[in-house]
Amino acid sequence: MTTLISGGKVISATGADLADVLVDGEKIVAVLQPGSDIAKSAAESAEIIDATGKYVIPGGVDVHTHMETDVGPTVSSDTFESGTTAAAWGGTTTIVDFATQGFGEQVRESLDATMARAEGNCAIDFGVHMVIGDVNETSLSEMDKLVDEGISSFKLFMAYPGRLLSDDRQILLAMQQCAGNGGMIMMHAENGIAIDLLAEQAVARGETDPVNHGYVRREALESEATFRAIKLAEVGAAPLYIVHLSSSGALEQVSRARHDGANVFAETCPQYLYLSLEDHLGAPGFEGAKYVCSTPLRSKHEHHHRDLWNGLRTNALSVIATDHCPFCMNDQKDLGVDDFRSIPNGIGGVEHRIDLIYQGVVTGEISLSRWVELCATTPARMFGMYPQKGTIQPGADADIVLYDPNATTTISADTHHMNMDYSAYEGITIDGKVETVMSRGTVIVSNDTFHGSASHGRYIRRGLSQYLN
Ligand code: DUC
Ligand code: ZN
Ligand code: ZN
Repeated sequence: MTTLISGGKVISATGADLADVLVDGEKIVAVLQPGSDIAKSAAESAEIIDATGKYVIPGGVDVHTHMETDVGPTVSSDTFESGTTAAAWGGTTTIVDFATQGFGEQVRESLDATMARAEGNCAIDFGVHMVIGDVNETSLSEMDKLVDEGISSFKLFMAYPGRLLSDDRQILLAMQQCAGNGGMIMMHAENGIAIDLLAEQAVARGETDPVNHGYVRREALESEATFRAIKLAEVGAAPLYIVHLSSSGALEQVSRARHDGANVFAETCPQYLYLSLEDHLGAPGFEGAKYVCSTPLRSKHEHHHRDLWNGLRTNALSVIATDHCPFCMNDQKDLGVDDFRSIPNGIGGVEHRIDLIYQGVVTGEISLSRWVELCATTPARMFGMYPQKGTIQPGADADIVLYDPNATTTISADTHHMNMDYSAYEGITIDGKVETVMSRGTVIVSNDTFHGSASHGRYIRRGLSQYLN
């Protein structure tokens, strides 16, 4: 069964060309010049998808999601099924989620539990990173085995003392392990010990509203932790990937390290480009709880948004992920109605990443190619899935999105597919629309209808990062 996606403009990380894409089974088999003899003869026997006037882009790769993740008092509200279905609606065809070893837990058991939840329940393909929340002899040796099993990246936390935090000794040990096994360290870079003290002091003063989450998670404590992580990675000789980078100061640290030639990378997320401490986290009443995430939203008066866009343009920031970690207001976010420390941390956004970052193309912040590179190609390369994922080329999985630049998308909790009772972007109408989504050769979204199934998505055994010097 062959399909010819015909007449569209194929966007890659390096350019944009009118081209026809031939799909056979689950794979892309050719990218053809329109009107060429070979394209004409392919058209005779293939099913045709007319992409005239559309961008044809590789399916999005979101390397930072948290589906049905236990965060203590509650569980993130998207299951693997609902979250990956929402991702598909938004043009994302691969996610990499997290298995979490908390303090005192076994890596293997935590991983098995996550795999049991994910396998057979994903509408799109998925990979897994491992959170190491208790670096010890056993977890260090498990890391080597995991790399061989396709889990080649390990998230550590410099925040959340007593639950997930690794101290500098543990961080260095894990980095040394990755120097040996080729894995990538992903870092939540915030000084959690200092943050917890400030939070305690704020609550003692009666400052319990959601906005205080942003006040106590000071930018300086993200910059300091980012700097420390970079220096430890230099000593440990491991590659380092900073997750959910939110501020100018942290960006400066990453930029400087990259300028010096270090294998230091960073992602940011749409919420740090569009939302702010004042307008969102500081919304009246308890509304701000919708925007409680860590790292936090930053002040709109301090140029963070502008600097992050600059970072995306200059490759100081290499990846856009969502950190999709959804919670409902009702029964979840409202756990912290009297104390911002009890508001579950996270914003759901897996469905809107491609659309939201496309706005950077519309406003001239980034090029079409950079959009594709940030949302698909680099994340696939960074985490060892390229060229199976993140590119339209012969041999790649036929994960393809037809994007209509002339249509618009309105974002609302009434119409989104994430299991959330609010949207962080409620009511906005933006340019562009995901029109058709193909995952491994199967059309799973078209004509505003989902045709996929939760048994379609497969586990991806990832290789080592292909983005290193
Ligand atoms: N870090 C994440 O990556 N996601 C949710 C909360 C957090 O602290
Ligand atoms: Zn984190
Ligand atoms: Zn996260």
